Amino acid sequence: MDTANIAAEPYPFEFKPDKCALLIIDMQRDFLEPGGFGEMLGNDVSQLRRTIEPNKRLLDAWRAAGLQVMHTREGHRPDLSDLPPAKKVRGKSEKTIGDEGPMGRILIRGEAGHDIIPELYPLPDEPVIDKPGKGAFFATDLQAILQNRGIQQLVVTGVTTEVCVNTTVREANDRGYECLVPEDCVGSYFPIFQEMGLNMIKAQGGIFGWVTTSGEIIAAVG
Ligand code: TIU
Repeated sequence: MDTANIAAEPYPFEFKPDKCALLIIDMQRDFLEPGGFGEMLGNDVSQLRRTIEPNKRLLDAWRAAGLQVMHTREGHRPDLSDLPPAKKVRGKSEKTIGDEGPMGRILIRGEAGHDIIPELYPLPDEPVIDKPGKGAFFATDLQAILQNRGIQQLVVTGVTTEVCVNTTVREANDRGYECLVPEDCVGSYFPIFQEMGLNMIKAQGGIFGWVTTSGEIIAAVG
């Protein structure tokens, strides 16, 4: 597929389809589903659920074009050996990571709540990066996979905008990847963080990357 310019802020993104992967961050049941860990903490999951349909449309178009897709999940080993004690106690919640939650042990690999929502479930040939931190590069093999596949650009979607999406975009930026973020495919529990999280990416001439919409990307891959 040919290079194309995608309308974006702060200026058009020079899209190189064969060198660009769609990286879907942490669209996990515990963050998005009613009754999950996110809602149990008092968060409004509808703020995240509005990203499901746009992500589905983008994922369908991306797959149909034969481009590369990767998924991440935030979570830990069942024995908690990769869970920093400082992360375990953070939030002072009654239940924390590793405890029995509404959909199995909270953010533990292999548990139902840790898995990706059925609407966006990975295909067998799409890498799933299990990450113990907020950023997708920390303590994972993501960079090795991107390098081996010749990837230079990332379309980053998922949740939450100001936490795992922003952390991953910043990590990717420092490693030389160009990041494009479709605003309707990222979500925050907090509307003000959604707006500011996107502003922080595109400010100062695109300090961390570009912001667009899924429609613009779909038109380019369509
Ligand atoms: N995936 C991700 O963003 N993990 C979080 O913990 N996000 C919150 O906003 N809490």
